[in-house]
Amino acid sequence: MRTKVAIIGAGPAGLLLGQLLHAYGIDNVILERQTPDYVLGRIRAGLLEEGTVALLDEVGGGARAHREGLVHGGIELAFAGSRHRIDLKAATGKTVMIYGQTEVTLDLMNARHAAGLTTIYEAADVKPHDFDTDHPRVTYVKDGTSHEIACDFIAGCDGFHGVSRASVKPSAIETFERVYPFGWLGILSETPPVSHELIYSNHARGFALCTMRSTHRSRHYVQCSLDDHIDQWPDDRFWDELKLRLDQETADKLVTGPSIEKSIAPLRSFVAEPMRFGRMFLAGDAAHIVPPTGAKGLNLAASDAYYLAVALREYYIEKSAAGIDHYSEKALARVWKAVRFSWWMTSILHKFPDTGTIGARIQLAELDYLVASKAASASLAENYVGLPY
Ligand code: FAS
Ligand code: PHB
Repeated sequence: MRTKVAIIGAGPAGLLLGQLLHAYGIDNVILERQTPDYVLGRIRAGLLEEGTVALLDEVGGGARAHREGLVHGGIELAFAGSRHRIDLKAATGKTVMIYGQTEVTLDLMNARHAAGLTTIYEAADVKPHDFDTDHPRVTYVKDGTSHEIACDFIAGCDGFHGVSRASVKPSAIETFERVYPFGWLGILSETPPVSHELIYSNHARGFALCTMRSTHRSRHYVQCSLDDHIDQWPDDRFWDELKLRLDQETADKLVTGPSIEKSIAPLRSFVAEPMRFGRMFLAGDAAHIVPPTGAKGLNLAASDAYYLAVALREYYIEKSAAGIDHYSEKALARVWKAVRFSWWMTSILHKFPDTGTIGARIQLAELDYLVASKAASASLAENYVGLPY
């Protein structure tokens, strides 16, 4: 088989890149090691920036998001027993949309199927080869038979644990990492959201987040120890702990119910530089990871896909290599600002064992200043809604 761009990974980055390339008339094939149902079964992000929604529209995958997504003009920060609204719309003129990553992935899968494009699921032992030459290729095994795809470029959209970044020789890549001393325990429940907007809570017992997937399906998180296992968190314990970390009015309103999904995610900040290796490019979690506090992971995957698709369009249509030569620098400029914002949001909202009581007091002082200062809350708002592409 031959294609222009071989994409490894059918998560948001790979699927969106595939659709953008198709829209620009650039042939591509996606190789995914899991089944579609497995990919859709991963409960992850829930919040889209306007830029991400605009890209879904551009590739014909945005209609359901506009029908079912919840548009929010603000978020609330809860600390010291009360809640304070950050008016995103007033500060930036922009809003965010609550629409689960599962739905985004399904919409992109359907758009790809409707366009009759090739996605090879359950592709085993996928490997990128010769990306330092002008003749890169990707090999994989399907139903026990080995296959090879000759291509012009490889897009490594295979997430943090993928094969693409791992295939780069160590001397050609520099990584930056911060692992946080806690995780997020998240549950999904068929219960109405406790508030019509998101509530981020700083509490002496630890961070909590009340978010949602629809008007009847809620998503909640509590900060937990990295030693915790979901077996130690029966639903009742989760709901009791969440209530303890919320202001009384919110805790009293919280509707509890059986969890339909429960998982613990570790938190890390990670960036690999550069994001280009000859004829192989990295996009999304394959190149960077942010703690979900700033709701940036999925949205960075989208902006990487956009930058890479435009760069490849320039290569094929305008016969210019300027875009692909500039992709890594351009993508990393936005990535690092989101890494900084996600670290900052995490640092002011979570309980850090090593910063002691003075650390907790400094957090409260920063939150107090933040909600009282128009300039400070505008700064949070413009990062939260998403910096320009
Ligand atoms: P993905 O990891 O989504 O997709 C990579 C794809 O590549 C997968 O389908 C995988 O099966 C495939 N793959 C991997 N190795 C392969 C190989 N060798 N061959 C072929 N295919 C291969 N972000 C938020 O904004 N908010 C959140 O609340 C949030 N929660 C998260 C919770 C968890 C547990 C995790 C892991 C991430 C979370 N994220 C969150 C971040 C998440 O949404 C990512 O940013 C997003 O999935 C990035 O999309 P991709 O880059 O496409 O990577
Ligand atoms: C979610 O809805 O899962 C979500 C929203 C905002 C975040 C993190 C997770 O910051």
